[in-house]
Amino acid sequence: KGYHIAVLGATGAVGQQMLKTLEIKDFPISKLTLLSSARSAGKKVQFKGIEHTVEEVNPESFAGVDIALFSAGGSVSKEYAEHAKRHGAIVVDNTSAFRMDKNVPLVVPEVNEQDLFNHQGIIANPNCSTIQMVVALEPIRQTYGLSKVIVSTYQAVSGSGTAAVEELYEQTKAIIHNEEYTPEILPVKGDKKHYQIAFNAIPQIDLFMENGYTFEEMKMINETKKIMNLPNLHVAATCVRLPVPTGHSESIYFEVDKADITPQNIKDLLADAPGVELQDDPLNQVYPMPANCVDKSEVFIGRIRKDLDEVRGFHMWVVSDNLLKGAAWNSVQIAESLIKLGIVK
Ligand code: A2P
Ligand code: 11C
Repeated sequence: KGYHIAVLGATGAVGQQMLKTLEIKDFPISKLTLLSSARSAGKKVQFKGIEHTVEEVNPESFAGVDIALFSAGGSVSKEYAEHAKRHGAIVVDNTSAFRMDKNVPLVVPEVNEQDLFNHQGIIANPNCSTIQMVVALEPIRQTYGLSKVIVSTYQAVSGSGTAAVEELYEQTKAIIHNEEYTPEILPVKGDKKHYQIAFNAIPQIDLFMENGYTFEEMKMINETKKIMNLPNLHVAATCVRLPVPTGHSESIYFEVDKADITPQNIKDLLADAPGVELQDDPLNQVYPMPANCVDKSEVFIGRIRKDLDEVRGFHMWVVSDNLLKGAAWNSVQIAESLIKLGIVK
């Protein structure tokens, strides 16, 4: 049996990866509807060797759709989610529009797949930097408990969309050739100032809030508590953009509840954890790097070591393809879970 799948934002950085992932994972599809804005309507896209035409989304685009994968920005999700629901589709939304809504499950299948049973037509896919962190933390929480997390991120520009990746390449070329280049997108398209990303590090992802944190940092804090169902977990985040095209990296400090846990205990646990690949052999210079994680679905973990002062404290380095496990693969995985659990018949 196949399912009618719609992809809204099919021409975007994440949408393109969604199509690639549906193809690679051989997702059972009977019909594929590709949706975008008027800008890309009429564009031809190949899927499994067959040409599909991208259509401009409208309220009736979701007739007959079983699962709609949304990745066209929060305001587009807010506009079209109800129309998709009205047509009986289940929406898997990759934007921040509904993530903190208490009626919307926020799901990473390795962590809280069972929350899918509580859906009311919309399921939210978390922020990319949150997803890779909770995949790494959940096995630790299950076995040793978890009380505190402090994360610093080193995020790729593709998190800001295809136009930001273009800006990184064009700016890098311009600087190398001593040419003028005016930054126009990063750190945030909608903010007042724009800064050079090539050969730089920008400690701003998304807009700032009154409390001094950015929205990206608050997403990591709030989404982690919701996904792991740990409202009292202490979480702090600092999110930084680097001139890396794809692959987010994170330095994570965490404290467990149990005493006398060794780094080897944590490594043994993560070596068998779902969705994880351990790359931790510092003496042989084995550790994860973004350049090596592109196009892979796993969350890569290394540099696991004990804090030198806090007996329950550890550090680790976590890397994943932000467009795959961070977005497209997690969304497709949610769609697979919906079928596996019998939620979509
Ligand atoms: P389009 O190609 O027509 O602009 P990215 O994150 O890489 O910038 O991609 C954003 C995706 O969301 C694209 O597929 C884009 O389509 C789509 N999109 C943006 N705005 C809208 C809109 N108002 N309605 C439908 N799709 C939209
Ligand atoms: C980034 N994490 O790297 C952002 C992109 O809430 O889904 C994903 C934004 C989101 O810029």
